[in-house]
Order: sequence, then structure tokens, then C-alpha cells
Amino acid sequence: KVLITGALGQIGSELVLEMRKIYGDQNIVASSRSMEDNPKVIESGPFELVDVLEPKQIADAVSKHKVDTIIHLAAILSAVGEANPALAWKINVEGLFNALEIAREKNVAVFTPSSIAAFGPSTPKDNTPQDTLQRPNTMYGVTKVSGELLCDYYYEKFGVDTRGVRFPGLISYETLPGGGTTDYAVHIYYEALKTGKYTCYLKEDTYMDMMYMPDALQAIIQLAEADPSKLVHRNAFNVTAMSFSPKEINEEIRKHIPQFTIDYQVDPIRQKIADSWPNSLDDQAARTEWGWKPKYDLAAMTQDMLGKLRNKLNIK
Ligand code: VAH
Repeated sequence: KVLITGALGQIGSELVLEMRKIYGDQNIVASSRSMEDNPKVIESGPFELVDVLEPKQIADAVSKHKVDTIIHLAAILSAVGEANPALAWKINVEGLFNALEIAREKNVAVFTPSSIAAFGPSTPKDNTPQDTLQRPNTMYGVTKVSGELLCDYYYEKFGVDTRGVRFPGLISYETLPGGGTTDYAVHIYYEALKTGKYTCYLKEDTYMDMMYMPDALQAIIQLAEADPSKLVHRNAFNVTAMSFSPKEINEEIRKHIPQFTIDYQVDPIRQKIADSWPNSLDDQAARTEWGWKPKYDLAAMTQDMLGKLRNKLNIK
């Protein structure tokens, strides 16, 4: 059985439903620090209130449901993390530490995502290697590198089966992201349909790796199911599907909504974060070690995203 923390967040709310479809509703336990309005997740299978800062709450959920794998998604994202670095450290590192300790005690596997944010200004920016310099200068990035090192330590030292991927910006139409730097690439689609214009907080030529949520869910499930004897790396694999700039996603949307316009009001804080991250990742290790292969590029994502959002927003 799988316990998913942060199950009402951008990734969690879709991963729960996808995994319940594959493994059966009763085998996927969703958990969150607080109840939110998400009936699809809460009513389709087991749900527990778990604050990852309370180790006993994690332990109780693991025991009650005989959990053998924790997918730990509870986290504070980059922009919110820069506004509240102490909270980001507590949730992202202490929360993960609590999950790893329980995993060690109860022989449970742990999957937790890292991020392209685990790289910093001194990391090679183009085709960023799997193994390279990681000196991020955001608190979120510091927590992500710490998380990678903690997970590898628990694997080496205690034999805990830890695995993770470095996610790029994730784009989805179900649940909004919770305060990241790549969020513009989600909001732009909503605004294109609702108002026909979008004011972007990043410069038009800011390149970042991105991925459509269906590919992200596939990456989690594929790595979690991968043959451990084939894994040379563990925490965490570079994975990417595309890299684009606000200028390019604007042009792609205009193929569908010709009158859409974008303008720019740069937010220096999020621009600084974005500039510290890679322009493109080398994800060959994930392809070689567990068969990673994304399906959606910018054109395919835009086509699907606009169609799904028209239905969701009831816009023809
Ligand atoms: C963020 N969406 O913007 C997250 C992610 C690589 C970006 O970590 O903080």
C-alpha cells in the first residue's frame, strides 16, 4: 500500500487518482495537513490528516494502512520558500527527515521529488548533466539538494529504498501549483482563455525545463516500479520533456487563440530564481536506467491543455 503526503497539491491530487486507477482505490492512501475542497481525492479512497512535521501522524498512517511505500510530496515551492525560508526548511527537510526515519524503522520505500532548483548559478546551464555541481542559492534549492543527499544517505546507510526525480516546471489543468517560479506556464493558459491576455512576471527569453503533468505522473510510477538492480543513480534523476521561454509558449498559444497578447512586468525575485536554474537538462541517465520517455512537447501540451481547460472553465 502507498501513502501519498501532500496529496491535495498540484502533483498529489492527480497522482492519487492515477494510482488508484492502476493499483485499486483502497491501496492508495491520500494524506494532507488539512482538509481542502477536493472531493475527487478525498471520497475516492482512504484519506488521513497527516502533518509531516508530526512524526507520530506519519507512523500511525503507515501502521494503520500497512503502508510499504511513501510518496512524499508535501513541500513548499520556490517563490513561497524565498518569502518564508524558515518554513521551507522545516517542511521540506524536517518533513522529509521524519518520513525517512519512519521508513527506516518500518522498512518502507520512499519516493520524493527533487527539482531543477537543486542546481544553481554555477551549474552548467545548457544540457545540465546528471552528475554536476549543485550550489543553489534559493532556500527551496538548498532544501532540494539536502533532500537528495538525505535520501541517498538513507539508502547507503540503512538500505531504505529511496528514489526520486528532479522535476522541471510542471503544467497541469486540475490543481494550480502552490507558489513556484514556473507557475506562469500554467496561469498563461487560464488567462488566454479567460481574458485573452497575460502579464508575465519573467523576461520573454527566460528558458526553463518544463513537463506536462501526464508525463510527470508516468515518471513517478515508472521509477517507483523500476528494477532496482538497473539503478545506478537514485536521488535524483534529471527528467525533462521540453524547454521553452515565455515568448515561445506565447507563440504556441497564438496558433490556437490568434488574438491572445502577452506583456511583461518582471518580478525581480522570481526572475533571479529562474535565472539561477538550468536552461535545459540532460536526462539520458533516466532514459537508460528506467526507460524514461516523455510523450508531450510544447505543441501537444498546448493542444491538450487548452481543450481540457475549455471544458473545465466552460468556455467554448
Ligand atoms: C517551482 N514548480 O517553481 C516548482 C518547481 C522547477 C520548478 O520546483 O518552485
